[in-house]
Amino acid sequence: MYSAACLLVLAALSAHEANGQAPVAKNEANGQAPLARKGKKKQGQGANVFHVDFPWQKASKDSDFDFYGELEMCGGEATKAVWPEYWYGPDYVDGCVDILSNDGSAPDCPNGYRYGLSSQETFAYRLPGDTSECGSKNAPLIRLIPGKKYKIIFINSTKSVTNLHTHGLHIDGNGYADDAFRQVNPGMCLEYHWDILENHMSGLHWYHPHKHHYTYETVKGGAYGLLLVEETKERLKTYPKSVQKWLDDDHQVLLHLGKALNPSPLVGLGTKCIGNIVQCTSGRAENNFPLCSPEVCRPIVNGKILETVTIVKGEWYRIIFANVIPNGTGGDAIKFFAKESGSTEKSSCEVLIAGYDGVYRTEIPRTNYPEEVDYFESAGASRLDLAVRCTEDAFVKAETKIATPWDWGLDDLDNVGVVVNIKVVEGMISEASPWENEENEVKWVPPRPDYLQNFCEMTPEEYWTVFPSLGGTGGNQNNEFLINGLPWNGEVPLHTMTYDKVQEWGFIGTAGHPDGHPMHTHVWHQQICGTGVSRTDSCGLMMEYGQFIDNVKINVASNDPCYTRFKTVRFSGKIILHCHDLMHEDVDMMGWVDTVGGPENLPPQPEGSCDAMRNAPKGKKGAGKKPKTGNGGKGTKGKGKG
Ligand SMILES: [Cu+2]
Repeated sequence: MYSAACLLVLAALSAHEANGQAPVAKNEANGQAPLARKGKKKQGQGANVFHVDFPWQKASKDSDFDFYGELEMCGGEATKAVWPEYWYGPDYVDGCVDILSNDGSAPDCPNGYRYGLSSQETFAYRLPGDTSECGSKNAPLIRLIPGKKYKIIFINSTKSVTNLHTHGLHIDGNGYADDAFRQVNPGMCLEYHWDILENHMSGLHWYHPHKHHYTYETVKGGAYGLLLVEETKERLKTYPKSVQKWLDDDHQVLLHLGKALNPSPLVGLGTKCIGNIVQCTSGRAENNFPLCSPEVCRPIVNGKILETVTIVKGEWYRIIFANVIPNGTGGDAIKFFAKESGSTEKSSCEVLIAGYDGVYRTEIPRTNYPEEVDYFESAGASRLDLAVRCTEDAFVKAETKIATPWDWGLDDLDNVGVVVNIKVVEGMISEASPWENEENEVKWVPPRPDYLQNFCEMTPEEYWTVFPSLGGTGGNQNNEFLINGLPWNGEVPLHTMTYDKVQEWGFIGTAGHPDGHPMHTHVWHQQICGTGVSRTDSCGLMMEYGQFIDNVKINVASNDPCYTRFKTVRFSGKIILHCHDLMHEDVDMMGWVDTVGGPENLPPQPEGSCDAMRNAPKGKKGAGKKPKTGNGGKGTKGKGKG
């Protein structure tokens, strides 16, 4: 047991740093009443009550790693997504039209609606040895500490080929790291090395499968989890006292938003299937359409229909939303209300933005809101970092921004369900605050690492235009999913950059349905540096000028392009970019960019037997010998095609 004074310090550190041991799962995090952390007297609750920590093991002193662990992905057999068969099914008849859009002038498509070959398989992450039903628990929360090296053995116990992507993490896109060209077959293992930079910014990211043609199937099946890069104690010490307290575990609430797309043992939704099509037990389509596609099911949070967050009246908390929308480019919104339904009354909460996509805002908190207060937009793979203080109970709703035939839209106050109940209780107010000095309105200015400098004020050295689009003529069945006119090609990069140069990319066509495709780029976050209308404009509500994001979505197509900048520091070789409608990605709206002139890279490291990896010395770089050289910094020409 730590002393009370010690606890204040330790609270901000992860268990694996604080005591060098494997942290013990704090409670039954999944789908049950939140409990306080063991041994801590606390008011309100923090991140750990909702997510079980991944149990890192400390590596031996002579190891190349600081920590190691094993993560398993369980699940069934995913259908390979190839256009148009995946969408229309095997019985597709030329000229047929989806039920929803058919005006009677054409035959209905045989499978009624869409996703004709979609499997309704469940996929999930769990710890090896867990014998509970696959998908009946949330994925473990993987905590990472800057400056530490991690080795993870990733076990594929699904019936599908897959891999593991660390969305938002600033690590290498090659070799053993975040290389989505890698793949692992059923029963085999992949070894991942995550070297978290000493200056990696603290923030929330997430992990999910990224195997081409199978990403959508596996993510919609439930395979996604949270990655939290923590503050180091050294860095934390340099922050204002108020901020240190605000950033500690007891003030931090992680909410993983998603959609219940498959019959899920976690939430018990969508349990009725007709052929390949789910009949939702909740959500709009239940009332209007007898058959509905998997995408219609309702929003969920932390794998549940409703999460309850208990906070102390008048105390500042940090609430981070991570949003996972496997399919759909329309965009979501999150809003805080005073009433559960039927009222637009504003909540009592002050809700101020502290960061986007796992990167702190340049100044915290954001106080200038040209848009509606308490209303936040989110792309389907974005994180929203909020400072929240309430005096009365509040209700959070999350839905598509506007109504569609299969979604209610956030304005439908009666039908859109609450995803988060914020329950306010009496208690002691601490010094916790997102402000450096709230009384004098002094904002906190977080330190910025080299890869997150203010590139908007620098002169770009290289330029590129990114333009996702649909090609093909003669109906949806002939759609081609393209970036800069090209479908996915693992052998040829879409673009080549020089190492250590400031890049400017102009994104055209990211406005979301029906005008475009939100684009995610791996490895480097992008700073938003204006639009085609003005070089000092934001690209949208949560695409704020000067801030960093990892998923570009402009508000309206007429403002194109959305200009972003970043610098090709530290990593060379390939980075992948793609539409974050994962189905579009699977059917080839994906490409890669090569970075030359930097450090040498390893080629994509192959799968191996799990036993061989396990039997390698603990914490050592195990199975799969490192080749002596890369390919001269030219990046790794992919072997992972399709
Ligand atoms: Cu798209």
